[in-house]
Amino acid sequence: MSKLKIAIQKSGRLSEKSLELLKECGIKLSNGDRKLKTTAFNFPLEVLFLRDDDIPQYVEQGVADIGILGENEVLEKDKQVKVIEKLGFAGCKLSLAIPKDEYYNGLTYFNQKKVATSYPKILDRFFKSQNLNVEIETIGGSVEIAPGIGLADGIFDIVSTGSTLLMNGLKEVEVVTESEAVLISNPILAAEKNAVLEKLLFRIRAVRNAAENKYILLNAPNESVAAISAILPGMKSPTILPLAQPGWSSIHSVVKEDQFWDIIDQLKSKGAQGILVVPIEKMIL
Ligand code: PRT
Ligand code: ZN
Repeated sequence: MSKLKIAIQKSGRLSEKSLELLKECGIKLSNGDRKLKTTAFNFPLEVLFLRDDDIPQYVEQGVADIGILGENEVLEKDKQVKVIEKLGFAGCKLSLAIPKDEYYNGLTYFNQKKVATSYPKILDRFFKSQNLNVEIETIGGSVEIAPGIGLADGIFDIVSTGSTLLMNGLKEVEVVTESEAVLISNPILAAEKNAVLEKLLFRIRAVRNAAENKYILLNAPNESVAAISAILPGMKSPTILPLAQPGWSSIHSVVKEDQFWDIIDQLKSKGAQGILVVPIEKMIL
């Protein structure tokens, strides 16, 4: 079977999570420190370690077939690549920020002003869509210091916790777009490689579904089973098993991790006891 080539970030915020995802997909990589590339020994995959900025170009050219990187880089590089799956990590915003004491009266604030960024294409498209005339100053890094040194009136950059803005006396005034790590692909893959990609995607989805869901087990008096089942729809419907103690049942189901805390009180008020919530390792829908 021909090998699928995946490009991931060599070192940076996406590296560990990208490798972890492959590992959770059961893909074992040959040991050895990350050089330029490595091969999986139980899956037809070759891993190339690159700078994230270069990944869209390499995937467009077919040097790599697929890649993992931030959506922000995909949007900025504007190459012929297909986003095939959102991966749920490295979430961030791309925002406009200005000095914190400035009065902000809406987007027209930026008209005839100068904004520093490392994402000039995304920003240019945004200002054009808003019919604003803004000078864009492209810089490679440390964008947040630009207003302080008189290089620009505002900045457009990645914001995560907001502490970088705070430390530099800036405030976020507009979120232009959001980003997370995504899987991209060359738009034209040979059939064999596409088959490997489908296998990989199947595994990625199983891992992601599992991460978002928990297995829940609880005991309830038989008269509450219907009400509790209505709160816990499960994958198809909950499993209900009789307990050894007459009049009681055990209910098993799957809940979204982020919904669990919202429904816990409802479950208790309906008589649920002995509630266990356990992680799911893989989940195939
Ligand atoms: O060397 P290479 O070119 O491969 O890496 P890089 O330095 O270009 O990228 P890296 O590793 O810093 O980030 C990779 C990707 O992580 C980005 O393209 C984003 O998709 C994503 N990501 C998620 C972030 C952040 N969160 C983030 N907070 N990338 C950068 N930041 C920086 C941001 O630039 C700003 O300086 O963190 C600062 C803001 O963070 P807060 O928490 O202070 O708001
Ligand atoms: Zn980069």
